[in-house]
Amino acid sequence: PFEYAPAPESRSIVDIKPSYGLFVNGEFVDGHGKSFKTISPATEEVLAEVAEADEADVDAAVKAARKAYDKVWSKMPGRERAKYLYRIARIIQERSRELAVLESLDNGKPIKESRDVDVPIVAAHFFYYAGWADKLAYAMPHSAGRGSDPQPLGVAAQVIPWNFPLLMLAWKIAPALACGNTVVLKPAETTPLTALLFAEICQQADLPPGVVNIVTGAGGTGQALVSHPGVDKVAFTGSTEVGKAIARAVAGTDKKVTLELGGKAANIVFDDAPLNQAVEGIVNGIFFNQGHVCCAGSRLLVQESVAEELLAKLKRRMSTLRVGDPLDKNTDIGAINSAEQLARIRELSDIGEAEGAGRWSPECELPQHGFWFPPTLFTGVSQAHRIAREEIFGPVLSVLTFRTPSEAVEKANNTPYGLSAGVWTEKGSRILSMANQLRAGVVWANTFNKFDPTSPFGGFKESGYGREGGRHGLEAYLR
Ligand code: TXE
Repeated sequence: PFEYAPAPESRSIVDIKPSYGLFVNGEFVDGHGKSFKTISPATEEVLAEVAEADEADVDAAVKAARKAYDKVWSKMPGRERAKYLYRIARIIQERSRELAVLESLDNGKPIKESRDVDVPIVAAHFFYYAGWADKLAYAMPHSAGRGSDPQPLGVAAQVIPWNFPLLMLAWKIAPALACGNTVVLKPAETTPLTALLFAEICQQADLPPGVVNIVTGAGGTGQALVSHPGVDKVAFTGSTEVGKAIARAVAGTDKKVTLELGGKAANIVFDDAPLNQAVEGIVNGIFFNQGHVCCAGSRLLVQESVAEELLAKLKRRMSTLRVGDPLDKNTDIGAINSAEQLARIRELSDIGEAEGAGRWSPECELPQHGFWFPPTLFTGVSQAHRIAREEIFGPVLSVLTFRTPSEAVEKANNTPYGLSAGVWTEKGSRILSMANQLRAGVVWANTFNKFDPTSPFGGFKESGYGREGGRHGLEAYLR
């Protein structure tokens, strides 16, 4: 173990205030409720004290969003809304370093990911949906045929998780605003800071007050938000358990709901695959963002004839991964987001071992403070093992083998989830045949964890319903 102190030069570019209020009606206001601390998972240092919105605060935010919807935003022509979205996108680009450092501090993810993946895709989402704002009749030609443009839904309640705090915010806010809805968003309790910096960006962009409101807090705040009668649309990304609770909470109301929940994706490697490339895809599939990824390739299905060779290559590659300081540009795996998540990863990994799977991690020193877990591989995993069925949401890969393509399909689909899958093969016909048989919202071929604002994303089965991204993402926010 070693002592880790964040690189001072990067740390100094963000201005973290000692305490934060809520962002309601274009202003930062004190909450009526309690407050909570957000910490850096890499050091356990307290970063800031943040307001915990209670029901009255949520009510004020929903009312502000309603007023902005009725009086300003829903009346504004699409091309005018687009100007604000373009402006926000450009400010995100200008402040990208600050956003990336703050994201890495609050979340624990490596700076090379927040800087080169998260923040650029966040900006791309705002650019992309800005482009749709004046083309909605084209996006939904059936409504244009009736002589009217498609209508926004009203006030959207958006609850997001901690694994991609800014990216999930962009996935939610950009299409909602482009379509003419206003928003009350609740970031996760362990990662509220970049959403609050985004609120500042809304001010900087002169976004009309009330169009975007940010209420911080834990599950209770989220519950108050989604069940508020003034809300027309609920969008949630998070655990399957809470997703189901939200679906029950809004049942019987006219709220439209989209849910993006857990996953247990299969990354399938056939014997004709380019193995070195596949190893890179496997590593990216499960160790990107510490494995805190709903579409993570957490089950490796490898064809028996190449299993030994592939695993040897994979272990060699895993031995080169650097775990540590999220602000160090060379870090591959950062900190686990919270003590709770670390406990869950440890518990399931211990269960994997107890159930008889072979556990392997490269030798790696972990920092003394903070929450860390080494990249971990389980071999000899069978479908009955809990580590083959349950979402671990950490840097833990379960390896299963198969002989025939139909066995691969059967094993890949043998899960309650269906968010994503990966296929590695040189045969184009096999890619198409697998894509048609895999019950997953996204099927990547000879790549993994590739995201683009133009592509719809969402699940089958218990991974949720509705699509985010692309033209499909607009449908969730239009009537
Ligand atoms: O999720 P929660 P947690 C999975 C992953 C992880 C597990 C638990 O397996 O280990 O879920 O994570 C808010 N009404 N995913 O406990 O609780 C909460 O405040 C309304 C997969 O962090 O679902 C936060 O903002 N909102 C997932 C958000 O829901 C409620 C990403 C998500 O937290 C609420 C995260 C309630 N009753 C975890 N209770 C993915 N699909 O990417 C909590 N919240």
